[in-house]
Amino acid sequence: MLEELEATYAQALDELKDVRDSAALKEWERRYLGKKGAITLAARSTGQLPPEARADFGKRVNTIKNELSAAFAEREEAVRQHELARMLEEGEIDVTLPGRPVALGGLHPSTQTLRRIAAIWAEMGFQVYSSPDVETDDYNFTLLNIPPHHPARDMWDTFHTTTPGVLLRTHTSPGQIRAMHELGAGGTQPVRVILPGMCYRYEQISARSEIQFNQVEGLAVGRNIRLTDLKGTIAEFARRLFGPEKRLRFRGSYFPFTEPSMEVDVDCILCGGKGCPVCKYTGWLEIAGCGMVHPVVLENGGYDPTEWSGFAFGLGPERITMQMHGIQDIRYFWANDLRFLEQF
Ligand code: FA5
Repeated sequence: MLEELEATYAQALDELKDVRDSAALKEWERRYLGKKGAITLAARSTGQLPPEARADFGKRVNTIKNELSAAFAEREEAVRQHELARMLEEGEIDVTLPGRPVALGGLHPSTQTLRRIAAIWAEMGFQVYSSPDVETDDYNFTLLNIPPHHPARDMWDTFHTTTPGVLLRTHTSPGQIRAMHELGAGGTQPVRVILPGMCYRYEQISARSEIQFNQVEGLAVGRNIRLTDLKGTIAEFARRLFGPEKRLRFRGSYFPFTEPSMEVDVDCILCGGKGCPVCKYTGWLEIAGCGMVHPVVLENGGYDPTEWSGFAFGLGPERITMQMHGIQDIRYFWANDLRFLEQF
């Protein structure tokens, strides 16, 4: 029986050398070390030997069993490594494949319009001038010929801060005074600027009005600037922005800081002039307020109004963007909905 055991042991080692995958490994384990495996059965048959041979045989079976188990474990590890290497090789990365595109952010539609507007005004000789979002009551109102308690203050529903006299600008017009002070050199130099920026109003949100929106203020101060210059300049800007087909309308209006004052409308492309909530069913959409700079404002900016004159305007880029892209509701602009933003 011992010879038979030694032969099985030799055979088992021999066969293990050829085992190349986990299936063959399992089969080998079943055949030799499993419940009905050759070595297990040999161990069980010890009792059938004559008593004096049992001890040696038993010892030998145990040694063989331990050695085969160790050899099996070693082989198992080798097979595992081999299979892993093969898997990696089969799933090899093809470096010649094109990469996956990375999602790029885009510019907000208002930013795109602001840049376009600034580029057109730059072509027409207007430089960009920045002024603060947080303003004083003086700049936002008083210096613009709207003294405290003047009823025209109701035209701008204002967000006040907890500091008296400090507010969020309701329009970009306070920048007119700042630009005249800084660039006018005490009322001796002409000024031609645009002032883009965010404005804030405590007002009813609707399809056409938000509590936060951009404006692009424009200011030209010089000698002999007239109303016809204002109309011609605005018309030229609209032609460059919308194309020559767009219809434009100047409507008499009132602003305390301009005299005379006008509002500029374009025919509403959203409804083709038929009337919709965005154009308040008029077929026209207001895109700007404008006028000749009021003498009091010129004086507050350091100019002598008997020698100097100027025009000013305030454009609404969101309303303009709505016109250019057929956007039905201004509330989309700050709703942070990617389904909207990704279309631009
Ligand atoms: C003004 O704010 C004046 N400062 C404009 C001005 C400047 C007049 C210089 C004369 C000289 P108004 O409140 O109309 O005017 O606003 C100007 C433009 O801003 C409007 O035509 C509109 O396009 C835009 N706008 C006003 N309120 C809102 C709002 N709530 N949401 C979106 N756009 C608005």
